[in-house]
Amino acid sequence: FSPDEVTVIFVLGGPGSGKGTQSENLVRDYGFMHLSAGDLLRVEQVREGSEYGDLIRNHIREGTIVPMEVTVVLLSNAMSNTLVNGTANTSPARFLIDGFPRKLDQAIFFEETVCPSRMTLFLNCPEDVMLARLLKRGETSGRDDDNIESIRKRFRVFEKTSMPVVHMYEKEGKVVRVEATGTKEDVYARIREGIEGKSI
Ligand code: UP5
Ligand code: MG
Repeated sequence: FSPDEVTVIFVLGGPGSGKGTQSENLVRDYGFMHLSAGDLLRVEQVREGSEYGDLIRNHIREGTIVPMEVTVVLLSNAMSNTLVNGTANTSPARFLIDGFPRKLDQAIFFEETVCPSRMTLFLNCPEDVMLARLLKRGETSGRDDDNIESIRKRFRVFEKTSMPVVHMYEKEGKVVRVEATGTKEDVYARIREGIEGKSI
């Protein structure tokens, strides 16, 4: 895609930092299309005829990262469908990509083969806060990875493998960093303040 056609903003942050929650707010107020890489993988995991079901299930439970070939195809197909079906609310279409890229090579591959990103919104949140949120959600979510063992593994992978992506974009001056503690409303107010004046 060319940047004339699409604007891509990544939403990054640890497990339970509020990526999904805050993306919904931005969709409502700014007409973004929201693509959660994790949600796309969970749909693909149970899709009849998918050859990746077991692979995705194992990675999600272990908190490890699914090979990017799988994820990038799901993301770029979802973007194409939006453009082909004309369901974008804005022109150029604006996409919030939540939970991707999770590794440096994924960031580079996506920008080279799909489209460059405009900005990254990074939700910074301490682990104890994220842990409490995820355990609470785990009471009802049915997510295979909302249990203490998987959560610990997700935290470790995030710190070791995904934070370098945030640091790379920070060096390029492309990150809006927001403290993701407090209520959902508090966090969203900080996000609005952070993106105000950015051309998105
Ligand atoms: N909540 C949110 N904000 C709150 C607040 N301010 N105060 C109180 N509660 C708050 O929020 C989590 C919970 O907290 C919810 O119950 C919410 O109501 C509450 P949510 O908005 O869902 O947070 P989010 O950051 O989206 O958390 P999520 O668990 O989705 O993050 P993960 O990054 O762990 O999950 P994701 O779905 O992105 O990935 C899951 C797995 O898929 C990965 O571990 C990996 O195995 C795989 N994956 C890949 O391999 N590649 C990818 O590109 C993407 C995923
Ligand atoms: Mg999420």
